[in-house]
Amino acid sequence: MGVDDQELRIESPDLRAGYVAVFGRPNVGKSTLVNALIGSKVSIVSEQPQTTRDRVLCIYDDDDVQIVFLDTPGMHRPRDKMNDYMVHQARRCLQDADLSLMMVEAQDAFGPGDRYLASWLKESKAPAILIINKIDLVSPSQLRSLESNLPEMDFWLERHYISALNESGVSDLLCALKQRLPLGVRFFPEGLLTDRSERYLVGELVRESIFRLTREEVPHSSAVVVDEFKEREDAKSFISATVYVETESQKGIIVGKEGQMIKRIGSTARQEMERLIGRGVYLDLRVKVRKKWRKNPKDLREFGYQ
Ligand SMILES: Nc1nc2c(ncn2[C@@H]2O[C@H](COP(=O)(O)OP(=O)(O)OP(=O)(O)O)[C@@H](O)[C@H]2O)c(=O)[nH]1
Ligand SMILES: [Mg+2]
Repeated sequence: MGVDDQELRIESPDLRAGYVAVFGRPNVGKSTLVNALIGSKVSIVSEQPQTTRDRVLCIYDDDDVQIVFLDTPGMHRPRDKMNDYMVHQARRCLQDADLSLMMVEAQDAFGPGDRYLASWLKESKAPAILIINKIDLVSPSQLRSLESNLPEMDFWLERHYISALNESGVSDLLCALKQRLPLGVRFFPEGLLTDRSERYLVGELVRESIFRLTREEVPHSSAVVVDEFKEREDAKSFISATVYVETESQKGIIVGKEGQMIKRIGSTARQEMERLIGRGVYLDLRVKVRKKWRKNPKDLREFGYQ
């Protein structure tokens, strides 16, 4: 394309741009909210805690603003190197953020985990907004009693009551965020949803399927490595990936009776991949055991957690 053909875009002098990090205990709905805010599913979601393991950058754009959301792993007490990595990923987002959102669940707010997180944010003196999520799960009177029992915290810039799942309160929150960001220029080209590669995102979709279809230690003991991602002309994209688990019995669960479970995991993940990349996908999955990988820094690095 020649220069004459390129559309020259003059940005508004009132453009606002900034980073907004989302913090909270595991499972409070951070990834659901970030996906709702950007209007696309980028970050994986499941009903089990500790689904998100990395900082996931998700971008919202319109004519007047670019908001770079940082979805973070849920804050928890680390038990192994994998947990250490997750908590470190979350913590380091604070230094990049112009604004922090702390999310709690309406039905279970301000136990010790939430209080710890609030005091961490308060100490950092970062500008912060409190988000009370899952209001669809509580009655109006429960909400009133939560409101009156909120700990004395005068450092919140605002409080928002939302349901990330039903998207209620999400557009009001977005408006509020836009106004709080500084004037500036876009950090990323307009229209980009994330800085993560498709290769990374399809691996995450396999992990999401495992989190949705298996229980207890199995999803937490699983890591996914995408071995091959080939786009083919006039044919489906070819993706092959390996699921690593820690024990033979976990491998047995992932494979399932007569291979039924790995088939379900593959077919759920494949449908999500096709939605994401907008093309047909042929997905080849295998399962291997890597003993105690969550405790081994070398294995963590090999699986992309570095
Ligand atoms: N009822 C209800 N469920 C919600 C809401 N928001 C999220 N959820 C559910 O809560 C569960 C956890 O959501 P996630 O978005 O994965 O939570 P998270 O905070 O990112 O979790 P981690 O990544 O594990 O820290 C999922 O089953 C969501 O569907 C909500 O507003 N109402
Ligand atoms: Mg998450």
